[in-house]
Amino acid sequence: MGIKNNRVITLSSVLLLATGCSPSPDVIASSNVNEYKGSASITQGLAKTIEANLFDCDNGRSRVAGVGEITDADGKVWTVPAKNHFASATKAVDLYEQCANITPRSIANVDENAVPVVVVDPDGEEITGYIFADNYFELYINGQLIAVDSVPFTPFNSSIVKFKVNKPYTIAVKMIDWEENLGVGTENNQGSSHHPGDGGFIASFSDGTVTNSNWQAQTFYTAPIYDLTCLNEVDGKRLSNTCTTKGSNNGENAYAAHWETPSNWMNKEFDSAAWPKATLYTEDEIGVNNKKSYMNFIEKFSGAGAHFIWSTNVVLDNEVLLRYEVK
Ligand SMILES: [Ca+2]
Ligand SMILES: [Ca+2]
Ligand SMILES: [Ca+2]
Repeated sequence: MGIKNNRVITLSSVLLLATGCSPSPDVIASSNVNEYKGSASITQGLAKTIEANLFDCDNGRSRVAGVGEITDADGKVWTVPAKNHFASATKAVDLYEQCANITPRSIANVDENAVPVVVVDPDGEEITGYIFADNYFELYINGQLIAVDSVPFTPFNSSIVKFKVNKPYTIAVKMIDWEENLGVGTENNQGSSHHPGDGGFIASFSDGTVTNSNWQAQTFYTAPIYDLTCLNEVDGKRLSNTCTTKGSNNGENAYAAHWETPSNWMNKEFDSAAWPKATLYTEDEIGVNNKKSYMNFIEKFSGAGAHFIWSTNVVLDNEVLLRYEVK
């Protein structure tokens, strides 16, 4: 099937070039995996579903949040969109979560005293955190898992956490921009069966800590990629800025780039010096103006001085690890 498709694709690419048009994203897999020279492991096509759906919405609609596995040319198995602790970990308390009918109009309507405090240091300062994640977060403090997002994909929700810790301390967040088409980083959206959704993370903490460009952000999974020659690496940055982010109805043969996550990446002593600084994104770029889970608590997000952060590509980078040391 692959060879036949590639012939067709090559022919259509030639025709497009001959007519002066640039190839559309529907012209997929136009490069050969053997030509790729970067540090990622490359897979092509859809993953095998190993978990059909992690979440059911009791009150409203949610996108199917599955988990898959896909094998690269070396026989290494990759979990997509990423390994996660959703099924087993403590869920963060919801600020806003419509599936659970938790829909306060503002922070004044939230009982913050009811939020359990996770103890990292018994004699530490008690800190409250306010989090909005597109789509899913796992929050670690000094390597200890504090809580995970209660909704892996959609609808969009927001969360409140409390923990007790001494400074300096290290915040580490695993971010997943979830996907419907496992292995190719896409969802049925905006008129395309393979629309590459976007990510985004914003948080503020009661000790004054906010997400900003002093955080670090590294990508570990980038998809969909239709032309591997658009991937590039400079100064530790895993760049995909020149890769198309257009939707396609034909994305099931797209490539994906995977990098192994270090097992101790969330620990305080992990050396992330080589990781890039986070890239900032505006509320308009993330598209939160119509999301009550964000807007009802905006004073705890941009109103508190926090910025949306991600790696260099908020559309194609789907597993992003964040780190920040609070001095
Ligand atoms: Ca979520
Ligand atoms: Ca994406
Ligand atoms: Ca998303």
